[in-house]
Amino acid sequence: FNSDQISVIFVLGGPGAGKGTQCTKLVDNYQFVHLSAGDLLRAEQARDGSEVGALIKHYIMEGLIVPQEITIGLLKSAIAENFEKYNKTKFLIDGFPRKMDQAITFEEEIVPSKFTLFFDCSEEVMLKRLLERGKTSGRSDDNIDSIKKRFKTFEETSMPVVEYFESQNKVVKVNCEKSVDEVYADVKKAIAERIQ
Ligand code: UP5
Ligand code: MG
Repeated sequence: FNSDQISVIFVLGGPGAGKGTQCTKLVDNYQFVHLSAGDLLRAEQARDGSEVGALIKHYIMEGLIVPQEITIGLLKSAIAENFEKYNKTKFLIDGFPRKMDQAITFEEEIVPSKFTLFFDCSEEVMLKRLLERGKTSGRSDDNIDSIKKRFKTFEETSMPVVEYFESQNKVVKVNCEKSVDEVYADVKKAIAERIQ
């Protein structure tokens, strides 16, 4: 695929803000393909005996950002597959880019994003959601130690990416502390003009 054949919206927000939940709702209503960078990394990690798998496992547990080559490679393959097999052209990329190098490489080598949908949420609310989910999620990073590390990485490493896109007027910010349906109503309103 070429960069002029596809469009990409980044979906960012802290750990547990509700990125995945809202992307699922957007897919039900619009023609998007939802690609979660975290889900792609977890699937790659689960593949037997892969050396990369062990590396990913470590980064996720420590709340660190996996080297960009790995994540961008997985995203690129997923976009290519959806484009070639299913003629899909509109992508929601959830939980990426969360470090400046990834943002720059992706926009230079794959496609510039249309905009970033950013979910604003306090740590207090995110912590509560993650601890609740952790009771059943089986995610290796839904424990208090990993959650604290994820919050720190989000503030120090990922917020600068949001600020970078904000400086280009490419951020649509939605508060994510209300109920799922109320947040979704706000999302629809906020993106209405920008997805024409
Ligand atoms: N919930 C959601 N919305 C709610 C609402 N409005 N009211 C009440 N409850 C709500 O939601 C989290 C929980 O909250 C769920 O139980 C949900 O029902 C409830 P979810 O939609 O899952 O939130 P999300 O923002 O997707 O949370 P997630 O935990 O997936 O965010 P992270 O950003 O931490 O996780 P991700 O999978 O993106 O990344 C995991 C790790 O992978 C990273 O820490 C990093 O180590 C690695 N990674 C990279 O290295 N590079 C990448 O590019 C991406 C990831
Ligand atoms: Mg998620």
